[in-house]
Amino acid sequence: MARHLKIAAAQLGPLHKADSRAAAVKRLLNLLREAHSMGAKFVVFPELAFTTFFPRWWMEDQAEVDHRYFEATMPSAETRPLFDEAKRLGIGFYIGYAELTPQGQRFNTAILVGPDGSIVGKYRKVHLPGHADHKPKAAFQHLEKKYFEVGDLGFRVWRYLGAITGMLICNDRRWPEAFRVLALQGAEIVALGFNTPSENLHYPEPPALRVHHHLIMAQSMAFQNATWLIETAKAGYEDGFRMFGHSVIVAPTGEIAAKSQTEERGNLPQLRHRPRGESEEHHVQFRRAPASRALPADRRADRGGSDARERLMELELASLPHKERYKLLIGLVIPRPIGWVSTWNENGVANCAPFSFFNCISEDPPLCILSFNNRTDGAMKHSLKNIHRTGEYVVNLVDESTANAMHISSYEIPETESEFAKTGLTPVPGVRVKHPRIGEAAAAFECKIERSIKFGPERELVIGEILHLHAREGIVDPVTKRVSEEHYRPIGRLFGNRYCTTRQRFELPGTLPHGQDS
Ligand code: CDT
Repeated sequence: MARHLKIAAAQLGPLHKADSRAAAVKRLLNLLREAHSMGAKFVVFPELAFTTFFPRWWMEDQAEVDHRYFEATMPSAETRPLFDEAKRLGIGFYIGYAELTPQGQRFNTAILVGPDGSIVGKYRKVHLPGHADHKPKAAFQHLEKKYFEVGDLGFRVWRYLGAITGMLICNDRRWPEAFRVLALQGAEIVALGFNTPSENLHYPEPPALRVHHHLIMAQSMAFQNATWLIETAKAGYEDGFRMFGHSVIVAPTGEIAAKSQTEERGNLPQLRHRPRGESEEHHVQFRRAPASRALPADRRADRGGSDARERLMELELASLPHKERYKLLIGLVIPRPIGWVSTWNENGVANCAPFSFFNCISEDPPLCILSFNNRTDGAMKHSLKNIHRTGEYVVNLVDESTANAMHISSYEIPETESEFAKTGLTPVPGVRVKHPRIGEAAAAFECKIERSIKFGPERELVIGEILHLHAREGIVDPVTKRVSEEHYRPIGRLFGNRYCTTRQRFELPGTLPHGQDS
């Protein structure tokens, strides 16, 4: 009989040296709650999830190291809220931490916590990477061999949430025998938290290759051992050192069921310049068979006040080439509404083209703005030329049913050709203006120029007074004038050839909706 268990990989953004345990727990709590609200019953947190990845520093005062980074009890007063909340929500979790035993031994440890808040299983990391000696010339250390003993609990599995579940930690994922020993005990799920720096301490490994190895290992280990594998990362610049993220859930078929969106596109060097304010905390989840669907959106967790320490990107716009300014502005100011302008040219050819430097700015008088730049050959856009000639135009609003036609109408074609003809749209004569509206559009504003302002050699802002409004039947209630959320499904502009719909509307204050658009 099929069993279903919804699991979340709760990828954590950087935890800095200066971050308190309480701040870390607060972020873990946010992720736990979010996972629960998405229906997860099991949440996998990263390795050493309560602190920064401290083995990157050579520290001599062991008492201080113990105090700052090790857990002498689990849970402690500071970590207990996570256990209490998991119990309240009835959700289990895996979490990694630095363990200091009553006998004074130190391990890199992970535990499985049941939905009743009790510790069900413990694993102590066996494959400790790095070195024990100080390497003062290295950019950073990897001192797991100094701070931890080799785990003494072996590789075990537990009956947990209806599945046979094993635990591993980070570097274990690179060693086939770790998985094999779990598989021979019948493991159906392997949970693994990790902290992998983007830089390989030992040799200049290309970042893309590093990620490639991470993924082929995960896929082959899951496939060869017929287990689900949940690998959860710490990601982002932690105290200035990049952790490469790439949390992943792999099915027993070896297919990637879900993957975090961190450092995608094999473009790692560029992403090193990503502003640190961008949280990399988010969930990856699966329900059953692997699917090629997109991931849930990046879940931004409360940064616990640590943003001030984030590495910011500072840009003086005046010093940037105009193309880069454009890329930044249209990438950041999203989504933007689309004004789909329709006009006749002087020879009676119907033209339409979308512009996303568009908005409405006043209801009394009713005004909308559009900003035009030139065509790629430097000539004035046909729409603007027709607006100048007549002082009038129509702005149509784009919905899902007209999205493709709108996009196709953005291609530059000669003035003698019509975007209406090209896309099969219908020019319908205006009521108050000389120009056609797009018959298929969800709504249209007939406008006359109120004023226009030129900015620089390339930009002209046209402010238009809206004289007349058309709306497709069902979009506007004729009595209340309310716009129907059900029937009006507008398209927003992002950047490049990216657009968006407006699913998952919600109210604030309140909880934000989860998951992808549906
Ligand atoms: N935490 C951990 O095990 N990280 C190692 C880095 C090894 S580089 C010395 C990893 O295998 O990802």
